[in-house]
Amino acid sequence: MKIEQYKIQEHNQAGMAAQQRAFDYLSGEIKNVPEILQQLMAFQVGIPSWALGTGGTRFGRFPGGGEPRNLEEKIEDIGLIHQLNQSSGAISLHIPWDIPSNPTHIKTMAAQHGLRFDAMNSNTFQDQPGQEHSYKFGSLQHVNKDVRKQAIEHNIEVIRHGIELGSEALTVWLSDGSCFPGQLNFRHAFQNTLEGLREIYAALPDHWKIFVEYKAAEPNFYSTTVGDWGQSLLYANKLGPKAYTLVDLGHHLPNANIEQIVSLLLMEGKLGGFHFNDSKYGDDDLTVGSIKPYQLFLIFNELVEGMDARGMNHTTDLGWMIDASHNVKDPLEDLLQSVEAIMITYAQALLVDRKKLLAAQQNNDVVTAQEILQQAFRTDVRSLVAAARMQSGGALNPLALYRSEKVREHLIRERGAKTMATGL
Ligand code: AOS
Ligand code: ZN
Ligand code: ZN
Repeated sequence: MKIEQYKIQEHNQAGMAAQQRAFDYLSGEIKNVPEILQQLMAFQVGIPSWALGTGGTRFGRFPGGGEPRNLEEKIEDIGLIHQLNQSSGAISLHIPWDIPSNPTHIKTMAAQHGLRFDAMNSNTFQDQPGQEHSYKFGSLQHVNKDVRKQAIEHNIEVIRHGIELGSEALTVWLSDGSCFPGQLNFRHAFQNTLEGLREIYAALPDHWKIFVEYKAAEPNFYSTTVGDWGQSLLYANKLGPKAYTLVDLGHHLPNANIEQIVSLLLMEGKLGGFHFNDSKYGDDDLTVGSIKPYQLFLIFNELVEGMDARGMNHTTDLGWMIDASHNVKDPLEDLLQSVEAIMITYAQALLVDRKKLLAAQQNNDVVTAQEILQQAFRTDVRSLVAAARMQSGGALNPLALYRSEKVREHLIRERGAKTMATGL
């Protein structure tokens, strides 16, 4: 489904007076408005194909209806999000959940919606029907060479699908690890994994990147073979220049200082990609910005500072993706909220007065340093984000328009009330 452009215009007109008041006020308060608008308009966040259906837990799943039944419908859903917010111009696919039967058609379709293909994801954490070897005891780390070989070949196949679609990165998240002490020889597990990653790395086209995603725990609860950023960075460094660490916000031990991790990975030129979500306990995969917005701001603050220090392009030099999955919201509404939270936080990070901050740091003026950061964090930039979105052709309030256009009702009529998107 697509919303007709005149409906977006009407919606924007209806809210324009209030928007203009807020925007004019803010424009008087901050510097560089045109430049910030440009940066916001360029910034795009990849939407994961697996976040379009209602996620579940091991205790149950409560599908909401109208979920995409195939890759085409997933592209349509993301196309709609992008039409509304103009900041979701990429899709991240998961193989085998999203095997494109006709890549040329899929590519054209994505292009029609203004979408490109972000990092491809492999899956060696589930056994697929008809699969020869089981991943019960791991994939690339496995003690049996045949299992490792199967996992390597799968990753190479994912690269092949990605090439057909014009993707330029592979994200490898391994659930490999152990559930009990003694189950695993840590060194052997690491070396097997490294060996496997090397073979996968060798299959990457020249301009491709591989992102090694780490995660502290789950589904293994004693050790994880790529368990933290240190281990991921070890792999990335040993693999070579096309290998990078991917930071998923939910994959740390409680209270980890993620902004510091991000800063140092950037310094090393080894931060490759990002999975945004939010959490209170662990890998909760909740809506971005719903639990710890200040932490998100501090992370963005380091991202902007570190990328600028290295002369990196904010939009194209990192893989920005959402990784979400939960039980109770309309997934499309949730994604609209997540992207909005990211855009707001990015805008706030752009407001930080870096010269003043550096001066405060040099003078050990702790109070001023905190004031500078919180001044930016407490600025209401919503009218700025909305202005950028409308300038790109999007809606003043994507969520409100999504509701007033009754998109979900429409999708349920079209696809049925009992749908189950492929994925988690
Ligand atoms: C798992 O916890 C990770 O966040 C991965 O990024 C995973 O591939 C994704 O959640 C889809 O399964
Ligand atoms: Zn992730
Ligand atoms: Zn995760």
